[in-house]
Amino acid sequence: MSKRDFSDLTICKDGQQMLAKAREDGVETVWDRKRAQEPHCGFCELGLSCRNCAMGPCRIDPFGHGPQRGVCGADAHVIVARNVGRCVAAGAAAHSDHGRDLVETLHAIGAGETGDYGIRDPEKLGRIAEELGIAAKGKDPKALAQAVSERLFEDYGIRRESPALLGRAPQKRRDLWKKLGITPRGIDREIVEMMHRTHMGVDNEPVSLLLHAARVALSDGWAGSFVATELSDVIFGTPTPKVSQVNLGVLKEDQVNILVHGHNPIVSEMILAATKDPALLKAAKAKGAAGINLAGLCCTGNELLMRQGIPMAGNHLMSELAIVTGAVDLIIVDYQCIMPGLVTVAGCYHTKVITTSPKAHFTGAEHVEFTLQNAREKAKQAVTMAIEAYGARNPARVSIPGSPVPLMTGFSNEAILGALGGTPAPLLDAIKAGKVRGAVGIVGCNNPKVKHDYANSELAKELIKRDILVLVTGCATVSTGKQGLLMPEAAEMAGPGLKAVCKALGIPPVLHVGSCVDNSRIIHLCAVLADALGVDISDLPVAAAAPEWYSEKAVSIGLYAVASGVFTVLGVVPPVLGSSVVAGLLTSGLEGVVGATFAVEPDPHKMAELIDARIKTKRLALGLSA
Ligand code: CUV
Ligand code: SF4
Repeated sequence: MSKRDFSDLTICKDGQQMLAKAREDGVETVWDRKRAQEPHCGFCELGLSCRNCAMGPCRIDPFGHGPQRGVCGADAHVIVARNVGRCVAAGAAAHSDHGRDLVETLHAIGAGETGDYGIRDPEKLGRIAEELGIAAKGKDPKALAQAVSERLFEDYGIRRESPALLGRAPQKRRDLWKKLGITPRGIDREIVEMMHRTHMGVDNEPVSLLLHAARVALSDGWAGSFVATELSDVIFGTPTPKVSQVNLGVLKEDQVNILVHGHNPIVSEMILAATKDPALLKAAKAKGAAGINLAGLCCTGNELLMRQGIPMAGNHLMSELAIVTGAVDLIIVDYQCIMPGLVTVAGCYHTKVITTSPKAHFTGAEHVEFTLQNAREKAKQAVTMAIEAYGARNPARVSIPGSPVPLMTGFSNEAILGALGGTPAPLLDAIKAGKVRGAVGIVGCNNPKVKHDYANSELAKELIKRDILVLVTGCATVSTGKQGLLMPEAAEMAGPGLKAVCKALGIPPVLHVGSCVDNSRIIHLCAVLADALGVDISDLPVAAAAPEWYSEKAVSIGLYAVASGVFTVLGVVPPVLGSSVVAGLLTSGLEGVVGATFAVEPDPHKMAELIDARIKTKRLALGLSA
């Protein structure tokens, strides 16, 4: 492949440069491995294969020439629906188990079982406590931490009518869920029930399976992810607007470079603290380094970026290429979206890979297990290992591309509403006046099946041109940030209405609101706007898009968005086309049930048109100008 061809794989200059270097260095990347897998299995792409039992594996012939039923008798619709169900269960499990780790952390803080973590936003803890019916006034934050965490633990297993924070959804929406029988009861319960239902011989009706998938997804969006976001704010601080930087240029040739990768701030926040330790800084200097430089990848990077302004080196598909710079001394991971291939790439350089979670061991990586009791000490140990590795760095193999791009971050709902004077009224006025025609969340992920960062950033550009405010989370943050869209200056690229609003407030037209679990911030904001207007979320001129999605988590996010009433466009075709019933339900049938559907459209310009048309319809129905 010539250098020019790399522009077919990624729009990013730093990515293209590192792909060329990977080629020279003989390093295999995710794109090479994807090519080796092609053509992908057609049965699996359509969702028509099943290996849920040992009478199989089975597959249904989409052309009608071969078998139309699995050994058990399941037809295409049942098989596709079951596969969707398990996919959503896995995604919801990932977010919610991450949330559970934060509940455990808060509980340990309350019980005095950890000296390494504390409460940085006691005010928010108090607010959450009051919301849960726990009197907060005058109470010691530790006692509150214990009471709140105990109530949130119950969201996971014990049978409840509904999770603790569900009251945040508009009443109309909650009534609808109740009517449909999809109000989540317990997070673990819904996930377990999905595994049960998809066992051979349980739920064999696609509509029933999909409704339960919606219930599972709602337990993610309105409970598991919500808990992860809210407690991370309590423990590590609620984000406020700040400026940082993005792309591989944030790595520093003359410093020890450490990358954090994964999802949970429980680990990355401790690493950040250790990089500031005077003794470790001294040790780094003794090795000839000018300092210790920390940068983020993927969602734990988003967590540090939002709260602490730590720069982002890249997103999902940049994780291997970051190592190819030859300048990364240590990459420390927890869980989710960390390609096993990373260890192989690191093996081609001097880069050390450290795993930290008992849930996530990687062959070839060194395991330094973090607990709530030893985190601070283990973080220091990891940074010491980075300093050691720096000594082994080969300067001749180092090439750090380009210079970093500035980006603004930290737009928690508290920060957004704070900037508006504490109420959503100014935003609603702008929406009513048509200055801001609507809002769209662009969420997550890259996928080597589509050109890296192209659809994520192109969609954002198209939407802001149409006076539609964009909120980004996850890997879409890096895609849009690298294009300069996260700076107030990008208002120049927006339509006249949005431009004026951004200029008046000094904000970018694309707002960074956090990591994947922070999509809960977006649905919460939707609920606040719907309540202020006295309507349901499905009445709002809003939408969501996952242009480059790859993960099971993204499917769960998409489904809870739709089940909450938000029209959602996917850029990569999900494996459902093998069933006309499932595909039909997801892309049109759900409209009459939950007031929103999915659409699939890989072209970001057409995607923008679909979203624009949706927003127009919703605005007109509210009696506003198109
Ligand atoms: Ni959780 S899920 S690729 S890191 S956003 Fe990035 Fe985000 Fe998708 Fe993973
Ligand atoms: Fe085949 Fe049915 Fe077993 Fe699936 S559950 S593998 S379709 S026999």
